[in-house]
Amino acid sequence: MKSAEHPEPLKVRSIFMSDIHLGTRGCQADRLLDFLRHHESDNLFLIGDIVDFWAMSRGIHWTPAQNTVVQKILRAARKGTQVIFVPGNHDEALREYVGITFGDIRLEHDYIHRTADGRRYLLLHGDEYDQVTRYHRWVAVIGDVAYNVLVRINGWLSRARRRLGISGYWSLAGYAKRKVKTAVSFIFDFEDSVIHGARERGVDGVICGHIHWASMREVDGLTYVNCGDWVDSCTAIVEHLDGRLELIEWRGHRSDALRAGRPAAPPTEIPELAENALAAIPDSPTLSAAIPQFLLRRPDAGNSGR
Ligand SMILES: [Mn+2]
Repeated sequence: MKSAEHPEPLKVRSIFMSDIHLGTRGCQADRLLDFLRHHESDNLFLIGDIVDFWAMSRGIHWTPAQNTVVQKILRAARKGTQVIFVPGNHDEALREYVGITFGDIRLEHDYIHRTADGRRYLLLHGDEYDQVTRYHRWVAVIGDVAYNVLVRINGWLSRARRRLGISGYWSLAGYAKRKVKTAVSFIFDFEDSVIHGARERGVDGVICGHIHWASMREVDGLTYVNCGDWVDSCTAIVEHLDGRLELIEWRGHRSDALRAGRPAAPPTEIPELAENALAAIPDSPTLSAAIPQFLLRRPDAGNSGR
């Protein structure tokens, strides 16, 4: 299916995606398919939490669109796109198979990619740098419930907006992440430790996922890149033919609003309901600790770390 605006897909060198969470209700497979139809790449890097085995053990939500995503990836691999899959914590069962190639898709624990301009990027999911998932699983569980409620409310809001004829997609979880201080400091802690880990590996940059918070910025000469997710923010990273990386927030078309280093544009309107819901969150240490878990859809149920 090709739109009138974009009769041909954009040719890029690489696509980097994480946190698709196939098998869950939250997975925005339709948007992802639309993104994939508009982009064609030599390399496709799947950086963890692609299939949510953890959620699927509780109940599978598998749609035709999710099937098509899998078929599209397999077909790309067959037709010569290099597909590398770095498992995350929600698909960590696949970590047992690193180094093995399945249907033209190679599994790796982590991977170093050299861009067209010669820069070396370390690709990893990132859960091993998340202290909450690693050491405080009970907190992660509380946050998981909160996150799911928020994503569900967001679905209702989106439908209401469509019915009222308001265009565009507004992310409640994204709004919460920007507003809630503990969430913000959680993001910073995660980013700091990933950056620290990447420096020790001597690379020029790191591309990760896990926290559902897309980002691209320079930190003392090292490029920190996070792919975001396809549950809430619908973001991916592309490497253009010249090696330049771009963060894309997919809204059904290419937009210049979200480019290197610049944060997502703030929502133009903030539903009162969201404001009130957030104001109602009590200021208790337990709940404050749980709030960062808005970021972690269905945290690790099994062993954490590698
Ligand atoms: Mn994860």
